[in-house]
Amino acid sequence: MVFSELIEKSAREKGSKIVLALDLENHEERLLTRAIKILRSVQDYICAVKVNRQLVLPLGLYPNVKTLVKEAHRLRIPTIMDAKVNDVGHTNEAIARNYFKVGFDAIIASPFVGWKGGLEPLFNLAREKSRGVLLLTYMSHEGAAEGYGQTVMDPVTGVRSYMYEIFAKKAIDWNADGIIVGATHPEKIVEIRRIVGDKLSIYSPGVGTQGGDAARSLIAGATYLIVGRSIFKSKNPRDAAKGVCNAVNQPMSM
Ligand code: O7M
Repeated sequence: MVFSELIEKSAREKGSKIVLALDLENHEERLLTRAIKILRSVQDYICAVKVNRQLVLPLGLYPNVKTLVKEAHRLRIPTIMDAKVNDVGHTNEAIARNYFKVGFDAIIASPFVGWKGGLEPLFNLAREKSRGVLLLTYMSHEGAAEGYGQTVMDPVTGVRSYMYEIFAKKAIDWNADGIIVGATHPEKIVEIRRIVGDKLSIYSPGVGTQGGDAARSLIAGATYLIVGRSIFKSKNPRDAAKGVCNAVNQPMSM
C-alpha cells in the first residue's frame, strides 16, 4: 500500500484528519516514556504521528526512535519523519535510508534542492521501499513569503510564477504523496488546491498555537491538519485531541 492510501485508510478508521506533531522538549525527563504516553492517550483521535529532529536528536534513532515508531505501528498509527531533507542527492538518500530503516512510513523533504542530484535519489529509494515523500510547498511562518512566496521568472519562456506554484506542480510531476501548506495562510491553501486538484493531499500545520484555524484550513482545501502544542501541551492531551477532531469532523471527503 502506498503512503497516501495508508494514511487515508487510517483517517477513515479513526474518523480523524489530525496528524499529531510530537515535538516534545528535550529537557523533559523520560522523553521516550512521555512520547509513548501521549501517543497512546490520543491514539483514537489522530490518523498519523509526525516526528521531527527536535525529538530525534535527544532520543537517538537506536533504540528509542525505533521503539517509538514500533509502538505507533502497534497502535496502527502511520509515522512521518519530518526531516525537511534539503541536501545533495547522496546525503539525502543516506538520511532517508536511516529513517526508513527504523520504520518511518514517510519522509518530508524540501523541493528547493531540485530533482537531479537533489531529491531524485530520495524519491527512488522511497519507491523501492514503498514509503512516502511529502514536500514543503508553503510554510506557516511569516518569513515563508521570502522563499516560497517569491516571484520567479522562467528563463526560457519569460513567464512569471510564485515559487509555491512551481513547487505544487513539481510535486505532481515528481509523484509526491502529499504537500505541506501552512494553515496560517488559508488563501494559499485555496490557490494551491486549485493547482493540484485531487491529485495530492495537502497537510496543513500551524493550527492552534500558531494562529491557524482548523475548520478554515479544511474548507480552504486541506486534507490533513498537523497539530502539535495545542494537543500535547494541554493538561489533558486526549481531550484536546478529541476537541480538535470533533470540531472539524464532517463526513470524510477524501
Ligand atoms: O502545532 P504546533 O505549532 O505546535 O506545531 C506545528 C508542527 O508543524 C511542528 O512540528 C512544525 O515543525 C511543523 N510545521 C510548521 O509548523 N510549519 C510549517 O510550515 C511546516 C511544518 C511541518 O510540519 O513541515 C513538514
